[in-house]
Amino acid sequence: MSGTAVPAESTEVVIAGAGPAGLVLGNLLLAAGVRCIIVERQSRAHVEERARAGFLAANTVRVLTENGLADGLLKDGQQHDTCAFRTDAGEFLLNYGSLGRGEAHTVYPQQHLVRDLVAEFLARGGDLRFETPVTGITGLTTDRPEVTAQSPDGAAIRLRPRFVAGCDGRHGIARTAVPAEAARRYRRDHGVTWLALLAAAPQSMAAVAYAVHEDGFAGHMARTPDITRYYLQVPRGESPADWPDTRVWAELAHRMRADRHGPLHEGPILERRIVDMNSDVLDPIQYGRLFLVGDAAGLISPAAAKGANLAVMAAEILAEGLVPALRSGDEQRLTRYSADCLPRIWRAQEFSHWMIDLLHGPAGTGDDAVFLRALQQARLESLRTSRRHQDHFAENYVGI
Ligand code: RFL
Repeated sequence: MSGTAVPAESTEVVIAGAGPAGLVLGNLLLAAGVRCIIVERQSRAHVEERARAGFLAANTVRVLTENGLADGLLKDGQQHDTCAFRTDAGEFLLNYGSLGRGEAHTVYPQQHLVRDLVAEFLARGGDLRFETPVTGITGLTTDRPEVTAQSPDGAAIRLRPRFVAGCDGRHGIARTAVPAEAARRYRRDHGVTWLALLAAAPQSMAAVAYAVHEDGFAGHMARTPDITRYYLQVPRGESPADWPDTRVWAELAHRMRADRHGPLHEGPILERRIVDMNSDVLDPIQYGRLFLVGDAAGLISPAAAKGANLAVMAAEILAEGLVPALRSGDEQRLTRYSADCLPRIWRAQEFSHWMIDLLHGPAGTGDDAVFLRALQQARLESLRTSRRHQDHFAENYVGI
């Protein structure tokens, strides 16, 4: 256990999961004087080293800044406002920071954000229990639901809060506590698989780069001055072991057309993981006294880098509902939680889905595949030449 423990019996909100969703929510509740506990399955070192997202939207930075949670990202984050598309026809750059609403991304690795949020929560006297998996969530339609968890020494912990926030991600227990008949789950398998790579190498170009290639998509994204994220589309079922460093760099150079646009800065591959592009949305994202936040509420493919940003947005909306509910019994905002979040979640899903279609053409020489690849080229051409299309892209690319 870390921080000053809130006596379990006086806990008002139990937060399952210490990812971006749970930690932003915990910090916002703590600042408003709400007695809450964050219960996390993994160790502190694990969550502080888990590399995932990096592109923070302007609205995410606003939430973090307004709540005194942005010191690290304002100091070390890099501003990014341009992306490049590479095709057989050449390369075009979109300076999205000067398009749409004129917003840029702040690039700050998710694990650094998590580290900052953990430190702040503990500094504010928060109760954060690592290596303490939630094992059960029951009684959600009563005034006092029950959350059970297992402490690191194996002892069972029983908490009886007023509300439960399910911030435990896509494989968490919270979404399984919603009975099947109480929510509809909309799912889509986009049929695309990425090999997500982290290279110990500086970025190879100033912009995010999306390479559309007949052998599959390749992507390049900055993280820190020494670490760069790359993506390679690979056949479904492939294993990371099929991709030794030499094969990775040869394929990236081929798809990024390094012979035409300049070589990539190579370095050891630190992490390679297979990501099947799936999305799902639960509706509603509330059941009784349980509120789902972030990936627990809906999974979004990483094609448009929206997941962590949606998590922060929903955490803010939930905090704004929980505080009046607990302080004055005013549950108006809280009852609108699902209705407030879902339209934004669906807009992000729509843009993410559009990005998947933009970046991946079907392989093969059959009529269908050739037709769909021609549509993909037409979409890219529209994006290259139409200012209105570019404004729409920019607004959705950085916005939530
Ligand atoms: P998290 O971060 O998964 O945190 C959930 C936490 O809950 C814990 N947990 C439990 N704790 C207690 N009891 C249990 N029974 C528990 N079961 C699970 C877990 O250990 C974990 O600590 O969910 P959260 O907070 O909703 O945040 C979501 C984001 O992490 C996710 O959407 C993003 O990482 C997605 N994503 C990206 N999002 C962006 O906005 N921008 C990006 O550039 C971006 N790039 C990415 C990504 C995701 C990726 N992967 C790995 C799919 C790149 C990749 C490769």
